Amino acid sequence: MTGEHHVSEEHPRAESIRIREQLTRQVETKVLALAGLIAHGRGEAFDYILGERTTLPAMRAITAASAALLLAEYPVLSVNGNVAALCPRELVELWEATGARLEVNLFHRLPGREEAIERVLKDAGAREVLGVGDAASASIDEVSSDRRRVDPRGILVADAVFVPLEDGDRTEGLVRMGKRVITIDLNPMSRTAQFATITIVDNVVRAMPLLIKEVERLKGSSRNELEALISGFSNREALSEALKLMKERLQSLSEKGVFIQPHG
Ligand code: PTJ
Repeated sequence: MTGEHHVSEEHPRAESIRIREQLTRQVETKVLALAGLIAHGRGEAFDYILGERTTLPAMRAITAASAALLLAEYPVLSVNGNVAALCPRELVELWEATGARLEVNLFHRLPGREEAIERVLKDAGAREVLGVGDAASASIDEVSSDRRRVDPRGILVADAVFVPLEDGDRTEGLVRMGKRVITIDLNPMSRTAQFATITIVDNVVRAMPLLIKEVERLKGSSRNELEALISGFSNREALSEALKLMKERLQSLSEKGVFIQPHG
């Protein structure tokens, strides 16, 4: 059951419905965990409040994240079911732009899922995908879920790990191990958002292309310039600003008595 509706482009929520259909299809291929649909729904709710746009604080976080990926000696892009389903091509483009290795790392390590995600990434152009099957032979004591299983050539030795749509447990563990953790999470109150070194409060489908573009723009910068971009960034401030923007938007909508978004 794909739940495919071929919604008309004129539908006010066409893009949102198209993404939902894309995700539903990926449950059947095992790329997406069922819980991934619930996680997406939570993300959608925050995106609605945010106004479904990339904000200025998110753009500042994208700049700091680009600098961190370019500065890292050994960056790794951690891929779960939701990200593989939503933006496989962008993950491959980010690998090409930064040289960071791609590693599958799942909360729900069910039979066949790692291989299904590897296939999606390879179809999108990836040459190497770490963390599949027995390759995830190392274990991180700091993490208690299945996410503790990592590839000794990847996350275990990485100095910077990109973990879009993550759960708090592992983010905290990776930070405790001394790694720089970069995430994309629409919920500024999530444990991941709070624990990460750099949190981009934005939808992964909007943030990924911007992140790739920013990496390309900053590529010629010196190490000092990149370091300055990171030290000038405060995750705490960025999260406060995101929450403030949500609060202001809700306040303005409630004062106007307008509850329908222009496009929704
Ligand atoms: O594929 P697996 O097995 O590794 O599982 C992946 C999920 C996402 C199911 C798992 O990591 C999980 O349960 O995550 P959580 O704890 O639900 O956290 C996901 C976070 O991502 C939540 O804070 C959501 O608000 C946020 N989120 C959901 N969709 C998006 C998003 N953030 C950015 N862009 C989205 N499209």
